[in-house]
Amino acid sequence: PIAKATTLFSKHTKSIVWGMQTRAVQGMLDFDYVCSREEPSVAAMVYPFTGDHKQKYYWGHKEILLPVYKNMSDAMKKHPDVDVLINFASLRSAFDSTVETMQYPQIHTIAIIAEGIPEAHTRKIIKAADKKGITIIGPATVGGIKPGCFKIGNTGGMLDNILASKLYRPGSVAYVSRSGGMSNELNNIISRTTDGVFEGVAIGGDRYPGSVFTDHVLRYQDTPGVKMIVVLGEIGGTEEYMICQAMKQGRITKPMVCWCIGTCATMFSSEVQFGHAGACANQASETAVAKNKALKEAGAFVPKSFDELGEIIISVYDDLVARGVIQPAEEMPPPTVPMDYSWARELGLIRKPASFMTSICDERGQELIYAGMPITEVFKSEIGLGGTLGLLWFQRRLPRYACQFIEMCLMVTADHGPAVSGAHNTIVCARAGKDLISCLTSGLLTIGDRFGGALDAAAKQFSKAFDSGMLPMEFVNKMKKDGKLIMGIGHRVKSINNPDMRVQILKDFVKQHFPSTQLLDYALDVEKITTSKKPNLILNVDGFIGVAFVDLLRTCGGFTRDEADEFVEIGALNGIFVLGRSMGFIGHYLDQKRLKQGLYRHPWDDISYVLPEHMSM
Ligand code: Q5B
Repeated sequence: PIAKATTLFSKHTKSIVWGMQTRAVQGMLDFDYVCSREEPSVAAMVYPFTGDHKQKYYWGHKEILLPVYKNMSDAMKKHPDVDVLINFASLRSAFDSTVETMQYPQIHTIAIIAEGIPEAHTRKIIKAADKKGITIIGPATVGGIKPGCFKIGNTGGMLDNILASKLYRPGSVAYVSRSGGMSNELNNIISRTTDGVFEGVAIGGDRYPGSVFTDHVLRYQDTPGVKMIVVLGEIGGTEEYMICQAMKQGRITKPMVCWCIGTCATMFSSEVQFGHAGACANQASETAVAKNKALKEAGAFVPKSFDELGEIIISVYDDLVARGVIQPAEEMPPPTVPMDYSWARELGLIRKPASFMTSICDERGQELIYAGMPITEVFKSEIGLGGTLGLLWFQRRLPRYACQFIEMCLMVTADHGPAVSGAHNTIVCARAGKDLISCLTSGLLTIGDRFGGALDAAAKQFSKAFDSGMLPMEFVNKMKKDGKLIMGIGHRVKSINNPDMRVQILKDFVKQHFPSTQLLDYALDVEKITTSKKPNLILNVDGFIGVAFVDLLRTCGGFTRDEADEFVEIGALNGIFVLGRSMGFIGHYLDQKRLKQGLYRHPWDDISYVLPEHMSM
């Protein structure tokens, strides 16, 4: 077997990350930056599920691109300076990707993050790694960290934690733990009690970790920068006895502070399995109590409980400082890394005016909210389509009769046959092979002053005349004098002799339920005058809905006069026709498709060609 390296990471270590772990990679790059590394520690990513491409990351204030390779071989070939693989593959693919990586002699260290890899697979990995002199960290670990040099994946948490635990520069204390979570606690304790962490590794909680406590403790023993070692073991396994042996044999001479977690297991009458797969004592010697006792007997500094770990670390550290073994270095402030926008916002450190404002709908919470009303309440109170429209268009709960009126408007405007401008357009468009949305919008685009889009203009014209005290006859004469059509008056096929039943249905309802129909009555008086001139100059469906809606807005009690006027001003009423008629246009689209109608071409005999005469020069 080839001897394994004592130094796994330096300021120049380069790694490949297996998996699209963009947050972890950004975390590594931010760490590198605060450590004043000259170059990012991640050279590339490997991800077999996409083609070769580049991913954008921040390097301090700048943006940089890191390559992503589909094949490991390409990544290795392009980055011969890489000697670490951080394997984020899932428990299903971690074995294959690790075995593949071990074929490349440039790789000296592999961190395997996945939890739940079959023990048989891990043992095969360990055997192969031992043969090739590769250090394995994990599986089932967050990894490890070497302040000032290198950080594996998510180790050490977010940048504020890295800064708080001063992990951007080396201290004198190296540690090894099983648990990734507890390694962060050690970063915290060591940074508060000493000059800081030199290196820390979490070997992982599996029964067969790729590297064991002694592998790292012996590396630390042989690393001049490390002045004291902390080991945080746990119940299960006999690894800690190897440390005892190495201490007794004089192989370990640096001060050792050790504690095994899980001493409470002895309080239970039956066997206890803690969170990690390996955290279970199968015999008395594997209990935390027995191992702590043995470590103490071997000469380690062992606290009475985990709570005292910090105190014992201080006393050992202070002694080393007093004896001149450790000379704490002068603190240098790390370079600043800009905080991510989303994080700064979450912390309430920054604010920015929003580019968008909305006041009708909020989908962010657990429940969708329409103008303050949770969707469950919308259904519970059975406000129907009219009530829902009331919430989203007018931001308030409308009285029941108003909701009913809106629904009736949508129903009567839903369709008026294939001959009207909008339906015709939709049909021609459908027969040209276009899709639903194109056909619908082609129909909707015809809605305007002449066809279906006279509601708002009718509401405005009639209100203005009525509010200014004009008599109906004065209004009709003034419009004629000004050469203007009265919006909402007139129909191509309907007349007093062929009344529009849609208008009649609405009129009956409005007369019965609305508190006041002042403007409608005014419009009906105008209709009497216009129909006396020409029988088709009736108050049409657009005109009726327009004026009746003004009565509704002004008198239902839910709106101030200004609010009522504003809704007419901003064009809410044409929306009723647009929404209602969309039902019909979609119906015509589906109908044409169902009837398998071919391309429409207008017949020549229906077009009068009136080109200018041929002109000779
Ligand atoms: N005259 C609707 O015109 C129509 C007059 C008028 C004073 C008027 C026309 C008009 C205002 C806009 C309006 C909505 C174009 C209509 C709808 C939905 C629909 C459609 C459907 C559906 C019809 C003949 C004579 C002329 C004109 C005079 C006409 N309108 N005078 N005020 N408003 N209305 N649009 O039949 O002296 O002979 O020169 O623009 O409200 O779109 O089913 O089809 O559900 O889909 O072509 O119901 O009224 O009449 O233009 O030949 O005029 O009457 O000045 O006088 P016509 P024209 P003169 S509802």
